[in-house]
Amino acid sequence: MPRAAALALLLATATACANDVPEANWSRGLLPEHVTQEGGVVQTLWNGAWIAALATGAVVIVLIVWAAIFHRKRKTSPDLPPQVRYNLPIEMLYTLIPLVMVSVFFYFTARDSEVLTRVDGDAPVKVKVEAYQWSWRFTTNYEGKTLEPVAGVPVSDYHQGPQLVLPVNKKVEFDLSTDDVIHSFWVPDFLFKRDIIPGIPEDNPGRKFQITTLNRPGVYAGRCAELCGVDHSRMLFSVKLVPQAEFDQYIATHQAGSAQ
Ligand SMILES: [Cu+2]
Repeated sequence: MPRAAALALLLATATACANDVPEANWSRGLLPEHVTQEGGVVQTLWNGAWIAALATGAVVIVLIVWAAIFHRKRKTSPDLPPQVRYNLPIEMLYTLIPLVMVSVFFYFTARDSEVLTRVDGDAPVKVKVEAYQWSWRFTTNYEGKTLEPVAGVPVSDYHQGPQLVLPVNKKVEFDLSTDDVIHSFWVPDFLFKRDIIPGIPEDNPGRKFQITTLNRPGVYAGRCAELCGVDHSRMLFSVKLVPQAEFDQYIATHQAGSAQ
């Protein structure tokens, strides 16, 4: 089948693309390996939620099988089994257990959301992210120096896409804005995404988030994760994590002339 062969070839060549989404791994619960400290928080919460869900599922399946085997209708038994309405202990049990489970989930989710959305304003790297149909403009500020913006040209350069260069082991603050429609800033290896909604004032904390990069130099794919128009799927970018020395060099050669 020539069509199948062509498809196989397409898949084989497509996997070599630098802007590919990362490989998911079973040992990490199908999440990509994270490149930020915050990603570690997400991974732990994700693992815990799966363990809790699987344990709950196991208990439920055991109860179903037990009921099906030991409490099935027998030929000699009457039409209705003994009725257990208004059994206070049982009703307390199936009210309290879900309440406890939801509270535990809520506690860990609230605790981690607080960490993931905290912005303390002292990040040495600040990136202004402007999303538009269908690309991105990144303007980086590092210790008071503003760099030339990096901007993508919609559709025509989507294979490459704009690239944001960031140092490893550094706190980075993002400020997200757009003038047209809702977009969503997503770097799968950050294990984080945030919607970008037009008309949100600059002092609204929902526009900002911060990460601390880990020592994992490399190029990581970025995506728009909100259907934002006909070329949404081509709204690609990448984040390049580089060692500090390389970042200093990048700053020296890309500083905006008029911004000083
Ligand atoms: Cu978009």
